[in-house]
Amino acid sequence: MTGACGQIGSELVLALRERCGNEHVIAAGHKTKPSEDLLNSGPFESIDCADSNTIGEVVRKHKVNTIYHLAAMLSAVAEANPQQAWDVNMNGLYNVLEVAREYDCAVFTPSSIGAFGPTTPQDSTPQDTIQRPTTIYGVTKVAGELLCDYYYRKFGVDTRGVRWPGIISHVTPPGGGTTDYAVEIYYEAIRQCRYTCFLKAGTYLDMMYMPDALKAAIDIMEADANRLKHRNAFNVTAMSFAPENIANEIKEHIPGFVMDYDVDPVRQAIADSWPNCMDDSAAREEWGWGPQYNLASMTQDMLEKLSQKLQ
Ligand code: AKB
Repeated sequence: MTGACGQIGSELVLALRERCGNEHVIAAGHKTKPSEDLLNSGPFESIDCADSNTIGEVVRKHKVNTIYHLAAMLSAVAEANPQQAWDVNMNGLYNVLEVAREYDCAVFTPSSIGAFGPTTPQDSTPQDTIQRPTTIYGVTKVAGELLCDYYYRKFGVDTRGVRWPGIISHVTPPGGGTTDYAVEIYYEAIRQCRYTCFLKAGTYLDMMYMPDALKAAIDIMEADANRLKHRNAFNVTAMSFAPENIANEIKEHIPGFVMDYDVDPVRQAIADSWPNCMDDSAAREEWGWGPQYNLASMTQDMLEKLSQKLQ
């Protein structure tokens, strides 16, 4: 797994190790220091996705048959450095796909709600619809979806993926996304009983709790290929909410919690160009997708787990 030290990778490695055996899941990171859990539970390798040789060496050494490619830059940091975002998100994916072609590996690559843009229908966003994103992150996500489809059709590489919404977790914080407020808010609610939100009220976005995100990544790779009409960009969602909805849910547990707003125009513009809520019926029909957490159950669990952690 590339990007194994990131927000999702750090938890997906552990979930896969539990499922497949510790020695069978190779965590690969680049610049971020791996956690003790990651290092102590199984093999760790350093991979620079800009260099296909380092990917190929690890694949050969460990006889890898499936690559989870999670190394990527998120939307807000990508917008601050579009050239680097193209390099990391596109050239990294291209190198992984080439190695997968050579060594006959299956590939999971996440796309995102960021693959949509302002001309996409914003409510019940269909699986197959207009994709004209206005961010470099979105451009790399659409191009990545198409490139993965191409490698499947042209070379028979078993590429699969989902369009993840904002992912919320109490383990590793996200870095540089537009949906990060929905993680920060829980930390600040516990630490300070208040939070200043960088998106404005009424900004609805799709979101998902980490256990469901992990389940989506595992289930799509284990799905019966004969049932898949789509492959690389399944809409998946668990809930859609605006900042005031999550604040109200937190107030159910922390009555004194206060939220105000200091809108970041860059991240607001990105959020405004993304769907309010996606239609994920294709994933439900083709591989039985279904989330377990909603806003209420996620909030209860987040506050419980984070309170223990921050103590
Ligand atoms: C981001 O905000 O950039 C990510 C995403 C929705 O892809 N969390």
